[in-house]
Amino acid sequence: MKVTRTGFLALALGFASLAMAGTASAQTLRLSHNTGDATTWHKGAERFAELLKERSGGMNVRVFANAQLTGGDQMKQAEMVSRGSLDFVVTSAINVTPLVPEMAVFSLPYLYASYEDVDATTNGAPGDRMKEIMDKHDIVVLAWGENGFREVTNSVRPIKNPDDLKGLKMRVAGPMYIDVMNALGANPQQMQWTETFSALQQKVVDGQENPIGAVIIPQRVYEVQKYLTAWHYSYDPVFLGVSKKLWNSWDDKKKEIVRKTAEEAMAYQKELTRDSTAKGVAFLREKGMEVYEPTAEELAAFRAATKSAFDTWAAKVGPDLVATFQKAIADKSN
Ligand code: X2X
Repeated sequence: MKVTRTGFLALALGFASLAMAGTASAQTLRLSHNTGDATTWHKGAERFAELLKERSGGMNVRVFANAQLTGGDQMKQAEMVSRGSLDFVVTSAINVTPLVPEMAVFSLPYLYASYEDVDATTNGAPGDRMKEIMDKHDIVVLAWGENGFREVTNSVRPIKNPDDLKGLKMRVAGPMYIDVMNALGANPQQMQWTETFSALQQKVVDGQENPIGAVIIPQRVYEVQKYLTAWHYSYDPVFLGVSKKLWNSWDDKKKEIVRKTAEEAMAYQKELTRDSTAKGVAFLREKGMEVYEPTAEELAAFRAATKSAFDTWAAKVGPDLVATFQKAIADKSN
């Protein structure tokens, strides 16, 4: 057989693309999250990678902490997943709000009073509705995990009433929390989480707010903050999401394996978070923090003071969506 020059070239190219396809299927998929490697976010992400490798016959997910892949920008992760330039993300709702404002619904001040309230939404119709909304932005939410109820810390004074926040410089993660802090008379400043520890240490800001089990303890916030108030003012879920482009490249069997594994990994992440939160106040006191647990009356005062931010953001995310959440909370079996 006489192989022409073009024929040979075509053959060679054919082999080259076969070889590339081979590499593509064994390629490492990237998962980004924006906290440190001691957090429950990281542990959940690592569990997902481990289990998926076993079950999928070699899918290789590499976990990148501290939003390394987006230069520390925690909001940009979701945008990259949406574009398909990042494969997986574990991040919390508030970080997605620049892309999907509806995600702020979860964190409306004092929407939730308990974990039972939370679970009634993430395991029910509201959670599914949010998955549909995210899907329209080309992010497939595989499972909900937990960042938790966000508690306020600072290095200046105990916070017992809304007035105690007046004039404090507070680091916040996202736009809704700016409005909440403004409503309370604090001076909010949006800052990346990766820059927050040193900003607190150097007293660029006086305080911040984050959940105890998922973030405050593993990221050692107690080393640079004296006072914590467990005011439970805003709940923050995390989720494990995948780019729709990648998702659509898989057959049903693979999709099923990935989804089941994500659900298991996030259930584990949530359990770790709740355990560590339950033991957290005692741990923080041992570390020298002054922890204040507000009375029902004081909580009502915080709720009243943040009502204007609730209303502004309820209008932004859409009253129907808020009603879906409130209905699931009201109807929960108790
Ligand atoms: O930045 C934060 O405060 C954190 C880690 O909780 C989020 O990603 C929203």
